[in-house]
Parts: sequence; structure tokens; C-alpha cells
Amino acid sequence: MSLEPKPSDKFTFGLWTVGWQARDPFGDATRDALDPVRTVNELASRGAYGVTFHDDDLIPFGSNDADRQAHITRFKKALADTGMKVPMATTNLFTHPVFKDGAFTSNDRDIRRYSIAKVMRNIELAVDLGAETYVCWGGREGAESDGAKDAYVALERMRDAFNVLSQFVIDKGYKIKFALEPKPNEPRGDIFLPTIGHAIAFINSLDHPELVGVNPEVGHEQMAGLNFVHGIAQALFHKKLFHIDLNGQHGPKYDQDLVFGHGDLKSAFFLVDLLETYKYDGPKHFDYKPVRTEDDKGVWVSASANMRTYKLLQERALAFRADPRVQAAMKESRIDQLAIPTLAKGETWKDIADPSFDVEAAGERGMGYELIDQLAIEHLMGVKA
Ligand SMILES: [Mn+2]
Repeated sequence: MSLEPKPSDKFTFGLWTVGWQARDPFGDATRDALDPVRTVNELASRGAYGVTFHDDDLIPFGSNDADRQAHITRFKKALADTGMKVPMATTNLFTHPVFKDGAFTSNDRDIRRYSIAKVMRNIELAVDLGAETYVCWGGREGAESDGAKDAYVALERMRDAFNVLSQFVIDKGYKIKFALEPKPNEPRGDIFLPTIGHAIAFINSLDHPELVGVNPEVGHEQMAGLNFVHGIAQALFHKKLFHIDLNGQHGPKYDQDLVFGHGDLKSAFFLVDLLETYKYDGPKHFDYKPVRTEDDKGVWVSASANMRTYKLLQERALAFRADPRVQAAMKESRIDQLAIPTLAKGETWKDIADPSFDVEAAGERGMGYELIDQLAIEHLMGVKA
């Protein structure tokens, strides 16, 4: 298979990813700002499917209506010229000082109301550009002190926001769904809805749970010490994987936003295997940051690296599944048996008390997983049988 990225692969990038100027808490920008029009052109030339944006990535915060329209017009022209899509958009509810205590869960009620209005305004633009998913990352929704915020009522206010926004898209007839992006911390000391599991449970409390899913990010779950592959499996199980943020992370530390695969490569391999097995057909969205050491050339090298790594892992995962040695090892490990319902059709609890079951013999059976793991590593390393 070709490793050349093409639009049918549905690779997408946030304007803020390649556009990150590499300002961090300790240092100034090391790169110039990128014009969104150039970003669209550069990514299109490398085989991407589309771009995504926060309102403020495209339209500088505080722009007047005429300037806003000018930014939108030239962005639309770049999209039309290249065929690039905008499958997702999101709102910046974290940069301006007004959001220092959060947006939907700020203790200030007027800030909460303003925040929902800012989202609604950008949803109208997102729909106009053809987006079907609206991501909500509540980076400032949290606290540094448990005395600062009532975490119970904060969830009630978070629920208010999604109920209002759901009613907004219903009343407007928009075909767009929301995707919550969990993160455990950073920039807040602790962020509400810190993991995939928290977010999915919260969605069940909403007026329109069918309109809300998740947008999990590799690094965010790994910052919490969790298994991202398991998290994605659970999101798929609940039919809530509306979008995905691919990147790389080395375990629980600050949010590294590395190129996809440049963190835990083995986890990335099994993630691609899972997405391919369950035929995830949404955008493969890279939410990463080219490392601060890179110049403009390095930025575009890193953009291509994300797509190439995905394609390589896709190739390796398919080869792994097709390898007769892997298939035999999986059969030996009884992996196929997990797909069989524990009770047969028509059986009840009355049917499972089997007095002849040999507990000791069953306890002695080895599972054979070491062989499967080694075969996975060898496929990942490109070792030919
Ligand atoms: Mn991140």
C-alpha cells in the first residue's frame, strides 16, 4: 500500500497546531505567526483532507464585523482553491483573561453567559463552512483549590451550557454534534471531566445526550496514566467516538503534544489497529505541536510525519492481522472466544451452574499472550517473517 497521504485518508490538522509559535511558560515565540491561508495550501499540498480551527485562530479576538468577514472570505477562497474541508471547529474559551476562572463553569454568571454566546457565534460559522462536529475542550474549566469552586454545582452549570447549546442547534436546524475533549489538568490545576469515562458519564445527564460525544486526545489520557486504546474502545462501545485527537506523549507529565507515534509507539500501533478493526471513519485529526526547536521547514516536516506515521502503523497493523502466525497464536490464546456471548441465546442464570467444570484444569491453562505481544513488536519494527 502507498504511504503517500491522500484526502481519502481524512487527515486533518488544527490551524493552531502547525501555527503554534512555540511560546511556552518559560520562553518567547521561536516562530512567526502562520497565515491560515498558507496553512491550508501547505497542508493540501501534503495530502491532508482538511483543517479545523478555534474562532480566534481565524479571526483575531476583538475583530470588528468588517475585519471578521474579510478573514472568513479569504479563508473560504483558500478552501475552495484547494478542496480542503473543515469537518470540525471549536471555540477558544481559554486565552483571554476573562476566562481565567473558566467559561461554562466560571463563578461569574455573566462570564458563563458570554461564553455560551461566543460558542454560538462560532457554531454559525462552523456550520457555514460545513463542519459536522463541534469540539469543546474546557481547558479553564477547573480549579487550583477545592475551596475555590463547588465541583458539584460546577457540573450543573456545565450541563446548563450543553443543554442551551443543544437547543440552539436544534432550533436552528443545524446538523452538528458536540464532542467533549477530556483532559486531567493543564492549564488548570485540575480540570472538570478529566477523562473519557468522566465525560461519557456526564453526557448521560444532558437533555440531548444523542448530540454529544467525545473527542479523546492521546496525550490527555496518558497524562492521567490511562490506557488510551482502552479509552477509545469504551468510547466506541458507547457509540460516542465523534472525533479523535492524535498526538504523542511520554507518560504522565506536562502535555507534550508530540507528533503522533513519537510518544508511546506501541500504544499508537494498537490504537491504529483498533481504529481500523472497528472501521472508525471520522477525521484523523492531529492535535500536536511542532517542537519549539523547529523552524518553518521543521514545522512542515512534522506535519507530514504525523500522516506518514499513521500510514505506516496502518500498514503494520494490517500485516499483523494478516500474518498466519498471529492468527494461529490468537486462536491458541482463545481470543476469538471473547466474542462469544457468555450466555447462549435463551439461557438464563439457571443454565450456568455446571458441577462438572474443572476449576483446577482451567486454572492451569496458559494464555500464550507473550507470543502475540512479541509478534506485534516484530511487525511494528518491520521484521519480516
Ligand atoms: Mn494536548
